[in-house]
Amino acid sequence: LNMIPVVINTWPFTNATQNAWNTIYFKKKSALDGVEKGCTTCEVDQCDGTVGFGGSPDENGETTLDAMIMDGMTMNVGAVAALRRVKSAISVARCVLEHTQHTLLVGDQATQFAVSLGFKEETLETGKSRKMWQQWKENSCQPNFWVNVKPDPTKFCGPYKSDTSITKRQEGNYPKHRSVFNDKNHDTIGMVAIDTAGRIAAGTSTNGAKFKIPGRVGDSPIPGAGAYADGTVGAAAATGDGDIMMRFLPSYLAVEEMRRGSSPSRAGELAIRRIVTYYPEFVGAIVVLKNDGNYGAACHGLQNFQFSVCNSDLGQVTVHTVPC
Ligand code: SD4
Repeated sequence: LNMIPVVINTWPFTNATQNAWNTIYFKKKSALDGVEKGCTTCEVDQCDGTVGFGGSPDENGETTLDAMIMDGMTMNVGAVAALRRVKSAISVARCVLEHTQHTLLVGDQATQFAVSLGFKEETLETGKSRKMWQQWKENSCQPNFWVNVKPDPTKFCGPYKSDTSITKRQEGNYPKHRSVFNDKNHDTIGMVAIDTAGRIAAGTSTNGAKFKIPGRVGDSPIPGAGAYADGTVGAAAATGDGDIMMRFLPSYLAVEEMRRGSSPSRAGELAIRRIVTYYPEFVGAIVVLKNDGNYGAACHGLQNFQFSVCNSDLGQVTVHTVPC
């Protein structure tokens, strides 16, 4: 069985899978190189408008980027969050990994770091993102992320009311959470890969949540939340409602469940199930890869979840569908 090398990523972002596969399989490069290449592909292609520039403007109309890359052999991580005015978030994250002792750089200072290494500073706004934001601004009844504040009818229908009366956790008594994520609004690329030498890596790239409060950072650049890799076990990467996911570290949990003996699919299910216990409305998915090349996925709140895979057994990039 030719289970290794292998590339897996969230959603039918097959160009990303193909480019990562070419990097690892044909160019014999590392899993880290493959993951960087795959995520870069989505940043350039603006996959589903939710990766890279020109998507998910915040309340001020600005697109900011979150990305992370993790080396499962050294347990080294590089990440950027709320990165402004630089398009290639995963490559900046790679530079944090390769050229610093830090793990996560944020905001304008992440931009300065990138510029100091020669990355181009340019607007992430496009005609499309500007229009999307203007329509949201002009429409008096739009979703947003505020909770328990005085409704401003000129701005939106009224913010979501959280139930602060809950003082004791009981079955069926969990705080409600309005998910703003759905089939069209949660398409982070999360990628996991094993190269020909058996090295494993994981990465993510996203422009986050549409109309987020400026400064918001999702799960994607957080190790253990958006992705995780441990060469002695495997790797995982997540997509979906990051505000919820980052409270549960699903990628870390999936890897730990495999360490305890679960199959990749089972590990993914357990990680998702943990979240759903607390937030039944949760929308999201996870791809999970064992270091022997076995893989699986799990999801919740969608009809089904599609992810892309390539290994030599399959012979070509293949989209799998799992029911949620
Ligand atoms: C986030 N997990 O920022 C990401 C969103 C996502 O497409 O998957 N977006 O919460």
